[in-house]
Amino acid sequence: MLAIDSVLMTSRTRISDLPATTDGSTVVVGGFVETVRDQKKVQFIILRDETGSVQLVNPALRAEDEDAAAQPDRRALTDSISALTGGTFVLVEGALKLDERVKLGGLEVKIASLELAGVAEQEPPIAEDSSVDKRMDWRFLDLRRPEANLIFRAQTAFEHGMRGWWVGNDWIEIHTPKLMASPSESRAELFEVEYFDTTAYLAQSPQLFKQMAQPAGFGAVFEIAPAFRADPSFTARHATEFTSVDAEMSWVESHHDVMAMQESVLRAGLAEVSARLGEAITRQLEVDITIPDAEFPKVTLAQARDIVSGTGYEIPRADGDLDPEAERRLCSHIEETTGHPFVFVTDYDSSIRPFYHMRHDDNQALTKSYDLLYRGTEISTGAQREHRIDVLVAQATERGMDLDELGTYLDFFRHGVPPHGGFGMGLARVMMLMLNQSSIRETTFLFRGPNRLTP
Ligand code: AMO
Repeated sequence: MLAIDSVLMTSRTRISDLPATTDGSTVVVGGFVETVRDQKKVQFIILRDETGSVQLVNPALRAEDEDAAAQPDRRALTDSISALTGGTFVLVEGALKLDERVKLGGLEVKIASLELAGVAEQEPPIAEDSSVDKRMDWRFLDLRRPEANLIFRAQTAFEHGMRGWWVGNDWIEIHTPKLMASPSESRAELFEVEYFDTTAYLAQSPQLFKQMAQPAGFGAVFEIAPAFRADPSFTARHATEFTSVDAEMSWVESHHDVMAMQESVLRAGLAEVSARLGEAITRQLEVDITIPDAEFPKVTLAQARDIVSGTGYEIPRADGDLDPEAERRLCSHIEETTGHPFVFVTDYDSSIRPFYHMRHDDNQALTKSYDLLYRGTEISTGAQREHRIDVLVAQATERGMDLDELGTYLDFFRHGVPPHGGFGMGLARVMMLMLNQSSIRETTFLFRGPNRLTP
């Protein structure tokens, strides 16, 4: 066991907090060794912590040097730096030097003492250019990349901004169970779990329970929590477990009220990311976090199909729903004509929406629902829900659904419920598109897919 000096630990300064004005003062920094440059006369370490990197320097004292015998501590320090493996966590005390020639912020720490806090047994098995799969195998090391660190800071700010909007508007945060007696969306993409002497299902969405909060009289609720889908696909935007951002509110007149709320929530999230990290994101990820001035554009699904068809692409899906290529083309068109990265696609055909979506009074073939697309990809589905029990039962029956299995859900509507609506949104998808990442693997802390259950 290595004994770590607790005084050193508590006096640790995060690298980004190192004062850029005091020359010669003693500081303690702690982090992991990114690189070691072990030259004959001088040794350099690049040390990284959760906030940044700093150069550490040590004038080497080798066995063959004249005064080596007289200074055993300096010799031991030199030897221990020579023996450092990349990735090792160290605590270093030293004098802070201001030196304009040093690339990393013009700061350098002259090492007085170095403690090994957590030794890496070998050099890191991955590099920046390793394949995504290999990086995911070693995700805890992959996450040491400053870009990865920044992605999760951005996610934190985004969630904080959204939550701030909801809390500021007096919404209630709920945590709904993920173990369920019946499927939460449909029988598709359902994970079954042994549950004592019966079978449970993992929640595909908090849909049923966030709706339950409406007859519970909660008024408006939100949840940010895991959802599970037994989706066998290997795309850049699907996971078998993902964080779903959900909202549901009473007293909506139509899906337009839900869209207005979602737009406000997204603006609050983006504003938080921009204010806290906009500059770092531009510098490190080369993306500008922009908050559109104009209201999010809206097109009906019928208009969207026309726009896509006008670009020379015929949607191959028999049900007429937008496929990923159609989504990309629609977004490019909207971006070109309005400069807007978002677009709401509204009024989906009843045939391609769940039974719980409310239909238009004057046109039963269309639902009061929408999808929200961002930079070419769907990030969200929302709708006004059908709250009239007779209509709801009729719509479920039309689908051939098992009314007994829906029993608990249907009960929610038998004891008084206000009109309501809401949306569900995949957090990692939004972050992927916001930060221009190639896959949700990069914006999920630990990705879960058909062939990935570790680490
Ligand atoms: P939907 O099934 O469209 O709607 O899901 C909502 C959003 O969740 C994200 N998402 C996923 N993200 C990663 N991997 C997946 N496998 C995955 N599946 C979905 C997407 C998607 O837009 N209950 C409704 C929402 C509602 O009406 O309130 C629902 O779940 O970003």
